[in-house]
Amino acid sequence: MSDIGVTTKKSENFSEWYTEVVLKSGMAEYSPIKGCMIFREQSYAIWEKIQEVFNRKIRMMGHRNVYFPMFIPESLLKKEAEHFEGFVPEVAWVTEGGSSKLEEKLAIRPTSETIIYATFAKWIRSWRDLPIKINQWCNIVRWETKATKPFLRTREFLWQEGHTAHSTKQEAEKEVMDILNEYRDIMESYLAIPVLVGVKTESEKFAGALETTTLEAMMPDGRALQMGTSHNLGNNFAKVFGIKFIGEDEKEHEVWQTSWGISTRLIGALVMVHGDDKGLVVPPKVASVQVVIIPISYKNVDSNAILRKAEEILKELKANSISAVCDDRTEYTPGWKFNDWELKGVPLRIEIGPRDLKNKQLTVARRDTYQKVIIKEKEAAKETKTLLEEIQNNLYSKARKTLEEKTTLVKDYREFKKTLKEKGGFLRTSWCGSSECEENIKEETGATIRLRPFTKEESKSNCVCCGRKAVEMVYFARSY
Ligand code: 87F
Repeated sequence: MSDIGVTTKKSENFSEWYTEVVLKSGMAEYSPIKGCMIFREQSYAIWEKIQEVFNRKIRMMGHRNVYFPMFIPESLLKKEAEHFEGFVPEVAWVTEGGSSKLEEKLAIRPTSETIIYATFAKWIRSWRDLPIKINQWCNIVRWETKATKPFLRTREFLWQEGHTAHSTKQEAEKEVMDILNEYRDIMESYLAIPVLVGVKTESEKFAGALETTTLEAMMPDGRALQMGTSHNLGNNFAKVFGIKFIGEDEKEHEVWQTSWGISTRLIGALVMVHGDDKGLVVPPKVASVQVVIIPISYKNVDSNAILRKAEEILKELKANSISAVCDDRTEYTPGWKFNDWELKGVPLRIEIGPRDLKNKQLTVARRDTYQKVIIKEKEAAKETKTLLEEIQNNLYSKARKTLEEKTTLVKDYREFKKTLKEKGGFLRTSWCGSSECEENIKEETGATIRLRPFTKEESKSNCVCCGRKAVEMVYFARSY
């Protein structure tokens, strides 16, 4: 096989397959900086789709986009000592400007709570100033020491971070859940990736939060991936930054806050979950090119007529809001083009050859199943729409099935270790609620509690670790 296409099998060496796919499909490129990647056309287009969808959603909920500086003075970052402590080793600093040393060094934002909340303190005086609901799309720098991987762990990445302040606890709680539901919709209905949702344990939550809610997906290699988080910050930051307001009762109160984020990590998840041995498979709802039309003529027979037909179909699809392109390049063979568009993950390919032309039909190939169907030329738009929907649904069901297959109910520690070793995935099991057991399991197996389901699943057995009475069922997994 030529080295243009993917040469590693997904089932044989998952990690190598992943790297090959993201590089060869035109998604990622390595950069001169260790741990920093280039987001190429194929991945940036998906990011823009995610932005489009999420912006629409949060605008509807009343949020507005803003942009804060990427530099955070050291004194400001250190104000929230408790939350900051564990993160110090990951912060990158600017210490010089031009040729002079800065008076105070500046952090390159690892997240923007501190700079945003210092500003909230200036903006908020009375209950009339609330709620504040803002969001920003930006880059983030965290100087990772662990091995990096395109999209999943890089020293610089892109995300959105939402920050809100409310006058009541209830309002903040609702905000956390509303955002979580919109995240879930993006992941499941658009990216076609099913997720488990729930709450982080004390040791896994964001230190600055009262409660961290999370969305977790399962990758084909049996490791979990955190897809997004939505935090209930309570009054924690209000206390540190002095964000107070005079309420309708004319008394002073601290605001209730939330913060939440999703990042370009989602693109990595999409590759892992849907990609195959021929490359990327992009779900139609986030594909910047949904359909590629390839005119096929042999020895120039009918080539003009075929080309005209291809243009006509292209126009027809575009008129019906289907994103299509016609690959009429003459310097490549149809076979080469098939491979190229498959590598890039375009959901549908329409072939138009002499026989199709003669029979007023189109040959359509699905990227997800490689199935080919013949459709009537006249029904191009309608049939294409139906097929795109089917592909979207099929990708989701396949991923859902994998998630279910990779979720195992385990009753004791022996079974826990055996399942983790042989199959990985989510281990649904009983837990006594103690951090000691959680820590012991992590030490011994590398698995952590990914989440506690929202609706407490009562446990009939004892804690998988200590054997004492369990309080609930939780989901463990090794994770990215
Ligand atoms: C790394 C270095 C410094 C995560 C860090 O989850 C600080 C941090 O605060 C840090 N890694 N975090 C937590 C981020 C919390 C929160 N921020 C808004 C989110 C979503 C978006």
